[in-house]
Amino acid sequence: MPDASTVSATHPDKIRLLEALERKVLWLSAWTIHNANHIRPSRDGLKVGGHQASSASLASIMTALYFDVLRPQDRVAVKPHASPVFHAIQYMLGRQTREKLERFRALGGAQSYPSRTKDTDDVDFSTGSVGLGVAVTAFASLVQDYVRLKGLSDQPEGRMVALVGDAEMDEGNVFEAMLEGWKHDLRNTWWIIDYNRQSLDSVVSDRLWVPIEGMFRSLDWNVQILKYGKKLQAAFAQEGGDALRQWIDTCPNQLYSALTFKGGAAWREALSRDLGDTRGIRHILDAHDDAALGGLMTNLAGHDLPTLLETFHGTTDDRPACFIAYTVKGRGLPFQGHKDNHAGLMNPEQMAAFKVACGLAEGQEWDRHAGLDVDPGDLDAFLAQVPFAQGTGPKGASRRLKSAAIPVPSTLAVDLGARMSTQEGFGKILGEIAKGDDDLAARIVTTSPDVTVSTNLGPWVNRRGLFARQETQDIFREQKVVSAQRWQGAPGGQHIELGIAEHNLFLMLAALGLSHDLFGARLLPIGTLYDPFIKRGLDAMNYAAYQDARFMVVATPSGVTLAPEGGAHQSIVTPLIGMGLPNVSSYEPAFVDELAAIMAWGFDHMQRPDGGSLYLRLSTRQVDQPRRGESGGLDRDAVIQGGYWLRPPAPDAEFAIVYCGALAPEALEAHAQVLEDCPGAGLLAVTSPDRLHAGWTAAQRQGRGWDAHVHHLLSALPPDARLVTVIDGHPATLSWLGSVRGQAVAALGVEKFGQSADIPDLYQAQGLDADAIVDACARVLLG
Ligand SMILES: Cc1ncc(C[n+]2csc(CCOP(=O)(O)OP(=O)(O)O)c2C)c(N)n1
Ligand SMILES: [Mg+2]
Repeated sequence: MPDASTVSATHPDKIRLLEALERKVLWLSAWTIHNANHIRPSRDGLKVGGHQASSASLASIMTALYFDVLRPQDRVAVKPHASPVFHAIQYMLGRQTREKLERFRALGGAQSYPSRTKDTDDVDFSTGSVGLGVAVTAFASLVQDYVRLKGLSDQPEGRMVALVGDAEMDEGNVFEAMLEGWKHDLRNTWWIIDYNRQSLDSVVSDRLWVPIEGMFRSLDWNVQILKYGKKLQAAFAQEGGDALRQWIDTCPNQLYSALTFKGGAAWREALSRDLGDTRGIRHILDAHDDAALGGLMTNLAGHDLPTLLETFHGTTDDRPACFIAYTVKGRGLPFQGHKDNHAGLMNPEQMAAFKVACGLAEGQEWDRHAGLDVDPGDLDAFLAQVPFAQGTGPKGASRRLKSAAIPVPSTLAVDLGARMSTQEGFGKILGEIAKGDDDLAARIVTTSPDVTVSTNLGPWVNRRGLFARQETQDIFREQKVVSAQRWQGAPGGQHIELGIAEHNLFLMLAALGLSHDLFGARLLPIGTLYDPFIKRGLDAMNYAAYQDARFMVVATPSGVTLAPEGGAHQSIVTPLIGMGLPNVSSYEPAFVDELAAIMAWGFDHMQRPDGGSLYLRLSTRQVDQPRRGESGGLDRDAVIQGGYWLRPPAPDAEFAIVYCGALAPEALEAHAQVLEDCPGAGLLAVTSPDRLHAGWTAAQRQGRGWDAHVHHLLSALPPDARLVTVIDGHPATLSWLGSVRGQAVAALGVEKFGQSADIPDLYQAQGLDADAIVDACARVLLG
């Protein structure tokens, strides 16, 4: 029995076992999908789906990687549609159950696309929205450097590997990430491109890869093209081989795919027609029957285990590497090469034939050993020593790592000015933390897409420095050019400066926010950006939240309150995004003492197993700050739960004004006005429409809707009292409050794109000023 660690990378015994595993993995992935679609009873008549062709395309590469090349510290983002291959491999390694495979794409079963949070077989990065899994590996690599250079992680250095569908390279975010990686001296990143030259709809252009490859090379990636397997290379060495090679090299993708689908006889016909007169070709053709000829002509390197192993084991430096591995979509299955095979499923007859070809008898479909031409004992011994699955992980720990919780004080200090904006407050709170030398200060890491200074991270960066793998100089400072910003890079720096692409910000936050789990080093990441550009990075933000990364997003300026900046920068829909995104608690405080309470709670919440991330929608508008004292004045708990009565209503109040965020001054002014006629009217401060709503629906699910914080708040009003809600964002953010107790609502907010103006004009134009609020009060009173 060979020991993989001692034999050469391509020892024949090892290849034989790996080829057996490759066949088994191909079978299991196809069978898992077939079982879900054709055998498991359907209750809704809906096609279950799964991607047999996409899976087959990666079966060889994943076999080489998981059973031989990868180490426990390596982290992998698997192409979404190869999920069945991943689960099959884990099943062979004893880390996935048959039940989960049988329930592929059903509740509690193996997920359609690899999921960190729902799959139980050790997924490193969730994938699904193509391009994101690719890019996140680059950011994970930067995070690995970040924690290792600071001595926060004692884990062995791993490679961050993406298994990439070639059409994923159409996604711009991949290139954004490459550029960002280049700036930060990216290392230890492998992108292995499953170059089957097919996307979902079609066969892709032959010429596209010229510029893509050039892009990798120009950014200093080690590009390795894995085109031909050993069998084809041997044929090329024979007489006529040069002509054969040239013929394949110039064969259009579409024709190659069509011949691959049609098989040996079609290859013979085409080669006889085009090369029949070339010396040596006849001999090559005669030496192969149709099946063997089909096998030879599709012997691409992406399906050739010796070539794959030589290449991967031979890549030992830490330069970022891009492997362009030629593959066949649907390799070994009846629809291989067919342009429509993306969602294609083998029918029961095809599957029955495939089962026979795999040497499986009825009832042996899930058997780990059946049908293989290797000794079961040898196979088990080989599987037991697979490096990736050694013990349970690096240093004997699970591959899911842990990091002790970082203590967070219950209050965060802030020097309150009489008038300030929440953005200014944010800068001051972080500035205060930066002065300290506690764990909280050490574990916070900030990042921003070119808006560090304009989102008020300056005080933090000045004290904690920029992160760079090597010391960088601040030339302006050396030249004694006066500047408020100190921009010196060093491995100890705690701010990661990014280019403008917001997608990169959220992928960076995803990677930073998984550091405790991936590298055993808890970080408390804070990302800042302009609120409207949340939409620009939204899929990546969703992606980060989806895989339960933990981070704090601080977005300023927001709403139409950024007034003269104009309509293009005014964010309307973001409060609804904050409410709608699971795993993210969103807050929009009006005052800085509220913000300090939210941030203190947030740093703790980010670390709790049942916690989550935070989105703080802040403002650049300066407002008068209430002086509420250290204790008693502000009900911090109520702030966290989403709201409190700034001016409690009288028991017989006819209505209340409910405001959120930067419109506090207008709400206060309107409230003061209406008090003359309605002395009992209340003024409700909402710090988080999201938390209020979530608390309400959670309580309702438990049959205790009356116990929700928002229910308690609104119960201070008579049941028939009216509400006037106002927010610098879409009015639906607060209009639901009327449903809590069945109280009528007039909801003010922004429903049309804005324009440049000052605040008085804009608030008037959007119906948000004090007069508009007073008018709304009159309207609700009149019914
Ligand atoms: C962002 C996004 N857009 C669209 C899709 C739908 N989709 C799934 S796979 C696919 C094509 C994938 O082609 P490729 O990456 O080459 O993978 P292959 O199946 O060829 O291995 C598309 C468009 C998706 N998953 N994500
Ligand atoms: Mg493809």
